[in-house]
Amino acid sequence: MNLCRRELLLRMPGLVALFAAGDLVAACAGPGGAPSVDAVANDFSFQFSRTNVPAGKVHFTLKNNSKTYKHELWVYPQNQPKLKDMLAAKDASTSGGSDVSEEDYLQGVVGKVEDLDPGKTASFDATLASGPYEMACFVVTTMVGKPMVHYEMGMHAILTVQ
Ligand SMILES: [Cu+2]
Repeated sequence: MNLCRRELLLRMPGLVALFAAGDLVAACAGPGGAPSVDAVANDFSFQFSRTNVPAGKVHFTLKNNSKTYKHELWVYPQNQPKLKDMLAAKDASTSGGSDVSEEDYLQGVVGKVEDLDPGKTASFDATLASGPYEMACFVVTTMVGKPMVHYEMGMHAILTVQ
């Protein structure tokens, strides 16, 4: 048997307890042996399979678990001098077309899945140098008449690359 913990959980949840302490449960790797970061987007939070990876190629997958809203996953170096400006510009945008472009504000983006529809899954590969990165969603949803950036509702997390 050569399944990683995630695959065991998906395929045979009852067996995980039996094998959890043994050698049979390996670290999950993506295509080509690159480590995988699996993100699940909910309304409005992320769950990540891991927030710590070795430097090099990393496979990212985003599953949008929402039944209602688009979500996305951007990965970029944590230090972003214009991030606050972008959030302010998005908050000031009216719904329906005047959203600002992330690329005008974010520096060094290593990969993204943008505007993923509810129920969908998408992935990308990125090559990461060591350092702190951030993983975030910048979809804007109008709540009670006010544009809200998902980032500001908690949809962001640090990825440590070593
Ligand atoms: Cu989102």
